[in-house]
Amino acid sequence: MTKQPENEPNKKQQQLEDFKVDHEGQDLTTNQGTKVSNTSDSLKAGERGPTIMEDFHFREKVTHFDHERIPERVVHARGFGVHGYFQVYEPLTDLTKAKFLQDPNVKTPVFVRFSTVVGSRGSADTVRDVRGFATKFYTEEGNFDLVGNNMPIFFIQDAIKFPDLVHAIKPEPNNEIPQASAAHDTFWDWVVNNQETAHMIMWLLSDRGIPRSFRMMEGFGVHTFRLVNSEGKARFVKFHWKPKLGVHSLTWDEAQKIAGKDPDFNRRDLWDAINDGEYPEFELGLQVIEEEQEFDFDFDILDATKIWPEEQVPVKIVGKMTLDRNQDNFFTETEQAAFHLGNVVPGIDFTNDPLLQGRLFSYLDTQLLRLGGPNFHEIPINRPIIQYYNNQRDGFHRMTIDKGKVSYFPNSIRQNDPTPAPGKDGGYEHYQEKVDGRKVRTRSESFNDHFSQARLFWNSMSPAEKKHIIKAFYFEVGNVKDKKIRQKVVDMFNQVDHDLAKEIAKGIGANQPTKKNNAAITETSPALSQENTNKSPETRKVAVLVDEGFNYNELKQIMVACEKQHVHLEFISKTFSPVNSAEGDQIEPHKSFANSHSVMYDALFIPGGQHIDMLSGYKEAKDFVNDTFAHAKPIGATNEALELLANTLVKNIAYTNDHTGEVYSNLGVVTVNDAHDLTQFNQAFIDAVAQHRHWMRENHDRKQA
Ligand code: HDE
Repeated sequence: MTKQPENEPNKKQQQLEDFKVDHEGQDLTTNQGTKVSNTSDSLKAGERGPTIMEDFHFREKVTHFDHERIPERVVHARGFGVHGYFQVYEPLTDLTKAKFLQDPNVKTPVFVRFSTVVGSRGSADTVRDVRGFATKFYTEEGNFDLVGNNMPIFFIQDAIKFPDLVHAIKPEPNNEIPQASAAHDTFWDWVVNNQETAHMIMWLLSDRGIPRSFRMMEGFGVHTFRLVNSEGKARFVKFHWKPKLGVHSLTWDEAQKIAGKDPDFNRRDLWDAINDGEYPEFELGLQVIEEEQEFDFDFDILDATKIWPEEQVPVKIVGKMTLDRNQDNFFTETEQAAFHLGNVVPGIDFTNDPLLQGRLFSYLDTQLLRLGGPNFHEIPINRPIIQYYNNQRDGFHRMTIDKGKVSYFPNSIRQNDPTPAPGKDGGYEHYQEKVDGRKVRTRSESFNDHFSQARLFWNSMSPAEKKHIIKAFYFEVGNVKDKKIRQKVVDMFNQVDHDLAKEIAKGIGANQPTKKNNAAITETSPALSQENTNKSPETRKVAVLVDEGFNYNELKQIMVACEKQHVHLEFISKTFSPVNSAEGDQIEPHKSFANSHSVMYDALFIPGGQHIDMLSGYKEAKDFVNDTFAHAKPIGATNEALELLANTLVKNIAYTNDHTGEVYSNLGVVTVNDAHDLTQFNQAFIDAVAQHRHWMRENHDRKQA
């Protein structure tokens, strides 16, 4: 992870500066600029008399307040935006004429909005859901929006089904229950009646549905797009974002607890990382298929319920996005950002994917209501960094003052200006794909295989990932009241994998499925498993339990070791009062037990010292250890701290208690007894932190502590 303050002028940031207002040191005024003498008492006829109409300040203040809200997005309502820049690693001239993909020295400003899909604006971050990953590139040729998700496929193949999908997955309309994640009866009813959802359901119920951080998830353009070079040669392409920190998730139990303890968990994580200068980085990857190879695959490359397995079509890494700046104002930036798949630049083009085609209509349309008219492109966050020129005029909230009397084309008064530019001068020319067909409301037969890739996904999961998927079925389908629907789910997923269906049936009280021939897929795609992701300790958060009499020498050593590897420690104690070590050094806790919980951390460390006597008496300390253990996260304990582990779930696995000073590391529990120099221990602990989870431990979490 690079720490590089952005010194070069960023054109989007410069543009935004013109709209920013700093209120510090200013007198209060009305929106007309008139200074206000009192904003706490309305104008009344007598001290105890009625408020009078004349009070223009009261009316303006309250009217504005009354109109503060705009409709939330119909999907992806809860989101969080950050700024950054993108740089290509080497010119992509062969593939595309898009200017921002030519020069490695050019930093293209970006704004990224991460989101959940189903929940409303105030819902929790860590629900099981797809995550939106929408990127606006402010290029010198206009805005390019890559409006993607953290899963590479989608529920449906044709956009006309989207309203049905969203009606089924959002809270049920009679009582608005459940909030934030997929509805139960209506959604699963819809799933079993739309078997093209099978593959996406596997992704949604996998660990990908509960990311640890927006910084630790992949992004995908989902659809097949086209790249076109200056010779007019086109190729099919899929876009990928690969997080430098790897792809990591929460456990379901954590996700649920965090939703209560810290509903802002993912947005806070992103905000803090950027404020701390730990800028999230994502590499841009391209999968490219030559036009001549369009029909070389056993899936249709225009079907958005299919991936292009990375082993078959490798992902070429072509550039990097660095997110280095938090927004100044949530409403004007995150909330007013308007993404649109149709915002493209020359060199990037569309295909006939019917899901993509439908989205091209929806995104512009939805902003008209949400942002109140056709001029939302003038809102600062949406403006391109170059001036736009056309004959579109007027409408609500028009801000541009267009000079002259001409607002039509063609014209002779202004010699046709603004004039359409031919392709050679940078005008966007649609790729001239030959199309010929009858008007039909049918779907291509090549879109009919709904189960092979769902099975490929299942085959590619590690044993722990498979277990998590099964448990997710238990939760989600277990909440469906209608038994017939539950049974249909079992029958549907029997077509993906018989053993999976048998397991689902067991957990949800359905009849066992009869053996059928599953889709004939035996391969795996290792790229699909999070087990094979980048593993790094950087930016992980470790909770450190301390109380009066802790061993400062031990704490100091781990602090130094962790700092070197960008691992963050937070001290947690019974209260916020400063805590003294046995040696007399004092530290200030970052959190007390009352406002922290193990689910907010990636690992736990307990230094030795006399404080263990006290910590052993606190239920909260024991809970910390037990939950960290149950969630398969690393635990480090030194010397006297081992005594605390003896009364917790840790006792279910082997850890050291001998006095040899040897470091012992088992399933992510790292321990040492009788050691003063912790060099070896620290490395073993940080290695365990880099592993993130030690899933084998899930087999031990049931036994009572
Ligand atoms: Fe969207 N989607 N979507 N979607 N979508 C919206 O646009 C839509 C789909 C995605 O941070 C809406 O401005 C249709 C796939 C993201 O502001 C709306 C279909 C993918 C965001 C809309 C899809 C996405 C949206 C709601 C079926 C991944 C949030 C508010 C064809 C590739 C953007 C808005 C942000 C938002 C329509 C399916 C991603 C209604 C009709 C597939 C990341 O226009």
